[in-house]
Amino acid sequence: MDDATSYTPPKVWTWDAESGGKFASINRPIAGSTHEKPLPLGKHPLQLYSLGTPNGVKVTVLLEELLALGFEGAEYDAYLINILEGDQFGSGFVDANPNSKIPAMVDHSTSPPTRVFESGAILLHLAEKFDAFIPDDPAGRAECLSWLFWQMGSAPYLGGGFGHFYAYSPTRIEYCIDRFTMEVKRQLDVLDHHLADHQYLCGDTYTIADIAVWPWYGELMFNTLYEAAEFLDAQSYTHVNRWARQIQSRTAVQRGKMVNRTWGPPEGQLHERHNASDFETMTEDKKTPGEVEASE
Ligand SMILES: N[C@@H](CCC(=O)N[C@@H](CS)C(=O)NCC(=O)O)C(=O)O
Repeated sequence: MDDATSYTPPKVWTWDAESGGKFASINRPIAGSTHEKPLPLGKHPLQLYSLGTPNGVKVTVLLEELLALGFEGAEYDAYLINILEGDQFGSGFVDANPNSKIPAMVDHSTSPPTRVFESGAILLHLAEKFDAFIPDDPAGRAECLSWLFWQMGSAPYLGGGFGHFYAYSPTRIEYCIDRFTMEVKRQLDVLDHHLADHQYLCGDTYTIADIAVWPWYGELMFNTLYEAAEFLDAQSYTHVNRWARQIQSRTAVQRGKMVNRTWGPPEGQLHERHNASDFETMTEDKKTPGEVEASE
């Protein structure tokens, strides 16, 4: 037996040391802010505080989709929250999201402004506000919300379970990788069966359910999440692949993926977004060396 399987938990757990792994330095067992830091405020009705992870991308894709449909009220400022530097524990961010996780949004079109946290709640808030990307009929709406909540319940198995133990854990523990691989492959099979006879998750129409599921299970198909496509035999989920490619080809999806992204090719990184033209002029490859330094 190695150390990983022979651990005997103490009677009461205490916070003595970092647990190791990629996110160890930001993990803490207590809530609340660690420092005073008001959130910046831009000129648009919607203020987003986020990072280009799958949960962040859900929101920026929906905002870009709404703008593509002509909803001017969906204009937004997207500010970068660097979770590896602890920005999520700043006082202003904690006011917007007491759970200290991106994404968080403040809707200034209401008086007083409305804070919304949890990516699923933000998608629903926006879909209801603009009456778009959510079916009107009760049955369609129930189906859409079912898949939206399926994603919110499933992603922790994919990210917190599989992704953590496969890609980030300081040691590779077979039991943990097996347990979460089993569940993630089951989830992929659920999607594959459903997408075999549905174009999108809720039938013929692209909705917030697709927007929520795609950055996680769609990205797995392209090997861009945890580099696990081969391990999970992603290409065998043929219907998920077809659906993932169809969504990836949307302009709003390509734009949404760039916002608050701080890794990958510089031309795909738009650290902050304040105007539609920023996609052409403000990506990292367009910045002068001095500007790049200042933004990091
Ligand atoms: N259920 C939340 C999960 C959000 C979440 O886990 N965000 C991560 C990045 S993807 C985060 O902010 N982590 C920072 C931390 O854990 O301190 C949602 O969907 O909004």
